Amino acid sequence: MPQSFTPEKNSNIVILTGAGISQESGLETFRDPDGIWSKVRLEDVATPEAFAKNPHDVHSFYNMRRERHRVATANPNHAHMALARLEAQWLGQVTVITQNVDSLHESGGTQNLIHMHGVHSKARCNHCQHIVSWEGDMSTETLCDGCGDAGGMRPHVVWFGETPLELGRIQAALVECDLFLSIGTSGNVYPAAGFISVVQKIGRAHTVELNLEPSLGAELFDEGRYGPATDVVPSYVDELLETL
Ligand code: BV8
Repeated sequence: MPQSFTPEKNSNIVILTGAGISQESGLETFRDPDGIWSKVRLEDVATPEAFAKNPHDVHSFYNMRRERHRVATANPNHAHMALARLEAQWLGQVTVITQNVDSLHESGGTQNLIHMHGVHSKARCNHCQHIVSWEGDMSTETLCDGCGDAGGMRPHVVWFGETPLELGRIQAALVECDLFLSIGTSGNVYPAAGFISVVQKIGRAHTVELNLEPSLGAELFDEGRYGPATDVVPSYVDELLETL
């Protein structure tokens, strides 16, 4: 396994991020010992079936997370800011694909960003598909300002069993990728966890995992850098920028 790699100056970089990149900004991850799924079952709060069966519990879950996210949003960490620095200074294309529904990449300065699992900051009506920016709590009484109905408003996030967003744009980025980075994700959730296999099969990119600990897919990467994202990500970005 090659230990380091110097990409061409105008090469394309694709970066997949997960909950681990936001952990040092104060947001809980999902599968760490004290993570979100240790307190509530995803089947009860993050599937369309759960929303149909018990919308009150789902709204309470997302109202709580939206409030936590609101507090954290002003606090992108050095990992988020290092990725924005890379995008600003790199000569090739830098694309961030995040599984996260928080807005920390935006507040950290990233521009070319794909939220494949949606965002806390938007709501969608199940009845008319109208999408609106959203900040406060939501309930079954919330009225849609598109169709005027109550009972259909839901978080604009992708639940388990739903199709992730912007898969065409993601596929196009993976095909053109020369350097694939995976940051702060455990490799549990598909199709995101399968992107490393897509990139390896294409055979064009050097691949690096930057994580607190090896993920489920660690063996598939050419390189691994392990430690807190606010350490390993800025130092890796500095290494890349020093090649310019
Ligand atoms: C799909 C939004 C078809 C909501 C999320 C049966 C029925 C139906 C589907 C399936 C099924 N079996 C499997 C599936 C597929 C399913 C799936 O993968 N299930 C898993 C549980 C097995 N996937 C789906 O349903 C997806 N849709 O498959 O549709 C399809 C497919 C392709 C093409 C067309 C159609 C939809 C999945 C999306 C679900 N929504 N989030 C919300 O946020 O509430 S997923 C949720 O998990 C978040 O997005 C989260 O980001 C994501 C992944 O978790 P991670 O980000 O990796 O977080 P985790 O806690 O696991 O790991 C954190 C990592 O960070 C750890 O490694 C840790 O060590 C590290 N870390 C911690 N601290 C730090 C750190 N690293 C660095 N620094 C630190 N400080």
